[in-house]
Amino acid sequence: MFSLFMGFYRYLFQKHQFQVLIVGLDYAGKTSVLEQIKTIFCGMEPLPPGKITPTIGLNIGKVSIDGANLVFWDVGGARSLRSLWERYYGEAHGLLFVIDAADTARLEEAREVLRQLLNNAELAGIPLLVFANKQDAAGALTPHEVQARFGLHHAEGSSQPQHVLGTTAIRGEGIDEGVRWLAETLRTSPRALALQTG
Ligand code: G3D
Ligand code: MG
Repeated sequence: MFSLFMGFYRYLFQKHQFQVLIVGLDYAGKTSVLEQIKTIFCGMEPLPPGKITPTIGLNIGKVSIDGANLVFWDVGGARSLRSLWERYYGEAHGLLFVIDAADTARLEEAREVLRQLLNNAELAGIPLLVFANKQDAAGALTPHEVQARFGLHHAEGSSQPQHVLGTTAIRGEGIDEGVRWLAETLRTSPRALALQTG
């Protein structure tokens, strides 16, 4: 009873904190996206692109958006590191999947990785933001093309919110809009509310 009361109290009076897992293949631009998020929402200088090295551990960025705290976890995307993602599933309120929209040779691999994520019971109903990144690069698929190729059409009656956006992480384009969508969606997401009060 007491824990129920405390959960309700926290829900009403505390600033919500949401954890967002940034995933996708290596080289998609995940760390560049996180650096831009920190720049846009915390006013921090981004690391110069040459200083962003392949992620082996975990990069964390905490930002405050319209009264909600979002903590972004950027985990390494190399094949050998993907098994570590599972450790974060249970505590993730949202998922940010980054795709290199110009790397058509690896689209199938990215599609399979996303399919496995969405089939994981631990991530059921999780709000999903997809960045079709590298829109500046020659031959990049548009967000609509990515949506079609990945079969990302919000199913009727599905409780999983989805949003696909085109981004150019190295210039910070599209990031702000996507992160605001995520913050807004997390506020009312049944999964996020369950994790907050649970
Ligand atoms: P990752 O964390 O998903 O592995 P990174 O990806 O953020 O490390 O980025 C991988 C490479 O893609 C980097 O190039 C980075 O500058 C580049 N990149 C990220 N976003 C964009 C983008 O929007 N457009 C373009 N053209 N490149 C991008 P390097 O050469 O430093 O390895
Ligand atoms: Mg990285």
